[in-house]
Amino acid sequence: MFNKVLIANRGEIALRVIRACKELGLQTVAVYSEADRDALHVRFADEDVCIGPPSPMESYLDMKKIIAAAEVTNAGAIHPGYGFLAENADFAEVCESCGITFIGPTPDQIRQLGDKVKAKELMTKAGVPCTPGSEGIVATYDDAVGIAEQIGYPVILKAVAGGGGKGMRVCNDKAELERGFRLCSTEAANSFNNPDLYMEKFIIEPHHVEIQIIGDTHGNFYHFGERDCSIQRRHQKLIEETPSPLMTDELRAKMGEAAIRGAKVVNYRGVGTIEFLVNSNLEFYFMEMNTRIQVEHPVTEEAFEVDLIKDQIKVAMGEKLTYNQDDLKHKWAVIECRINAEDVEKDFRPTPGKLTGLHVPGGPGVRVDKAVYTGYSIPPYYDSMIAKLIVKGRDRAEAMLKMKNALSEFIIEGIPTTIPFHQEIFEHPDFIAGNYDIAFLETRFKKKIEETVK
Ligand code: MV4
Repeated sequence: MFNKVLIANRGEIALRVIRACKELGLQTVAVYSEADRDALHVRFADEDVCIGPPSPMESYLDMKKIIAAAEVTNAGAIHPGYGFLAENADFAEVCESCGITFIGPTPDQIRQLGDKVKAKELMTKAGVPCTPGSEGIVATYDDAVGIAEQIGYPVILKAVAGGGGKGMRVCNDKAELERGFRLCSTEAANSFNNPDLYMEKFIIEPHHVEIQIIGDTHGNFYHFGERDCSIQRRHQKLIEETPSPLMTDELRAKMGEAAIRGAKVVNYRGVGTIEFLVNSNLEFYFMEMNTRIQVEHPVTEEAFEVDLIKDQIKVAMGEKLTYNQDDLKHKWAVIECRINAEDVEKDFRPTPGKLTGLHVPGGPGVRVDKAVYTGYSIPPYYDSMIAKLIVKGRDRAEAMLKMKNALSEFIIEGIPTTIPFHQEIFEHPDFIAGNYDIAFLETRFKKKIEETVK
């Protein structure tokens, strides 16, 4: 099949994948930009290839350079990590046509599930609960009013070509819809070169709950419960946890079964995540599917005592998964804090620079996924996440105590990080009570979250 994997990524995920490959007896090739010469993924891979200047467009996003690096090193497979080329169907296709295994779903699966309208259509067909709304594109304002009157206000308009929370507008009544329809369509045309909109009932105060799934090439599909990712700012997650504070065993089984039906409808290959909105009545609605390994995958790995990256690679090698769904149980309550090089007091401005001092927390149930070290300079060209702190406890209370201890032991000198902000969140009574939704940070930390750079 393949015995050498090129990792088309950087940072902690590149290191995470290198470790998994080594455990599977696979050779590893790191690629790096000129800004990443001193990065740990380069140090720990068996081979490395420089693929160009710091700019992602000229390095980690440049398909030609990645393919060329795989060809000169004779790598039989490419692991894309997350971000960069991970959900690029064209890249997966190019890999295939070069005889290189893309460690991920098929190009067709990436393409179909990456199209929000198509994905919703597929999920509806699979019997996955979707938010009531327009069937596909809503062509005119008059159509929009008709549908809104059927499903009831408030509604949300979403740009077909939007993403990451861009191109959305909530409308509370007919007057707002009239204005909103024109504005949203114009904005979509300007931002995404596509004015098309679809409409949904606006779900009030939901949690963002996602289900981790995996499918092999032998028709086996499994789910690994949920991650609650509601603690986010501008669609950037800060904290993820499992179990979700609102979860029941019954709801988990229902959402897990729905996620598997969704994966089966496209005969999904590899690891994937089905995102849902869940309201306080525990009604859940499909949002979108991510066709990659996600940043927060360790939450699930710790809760279920599995290795999702090794499984992902095994599936790509054509191996059969031998789980039994009934044996896949939450063993731990797990929480992850994303530690970013950002100044929370200055509107979360990125703070690249040299780590003059570093102490990493430890002890039972504490995991730190990172690729930084003392003396390392965080380059300014990439995203600001520098570590993931993951703790597990018998229950949420124990996990929270461990997280508080671990945060207080996590010393990063030289640059501001989001650690102090995490410490504040862990003191907030509503967070402690599990009483939160996707608006938690905006509503409870209004000053910090909305304050603009002075
Ligand atoms: C919604 C919604 C409420 N109702 N759809 C934001 C990102 C995009 N993937 C979908 N998003 C939302 N869709 C309906 N019908 C609220 C959001 C939303 C959100 C969702 C998950 C996590 C954070 C969010 C923040 C703002 C809005």
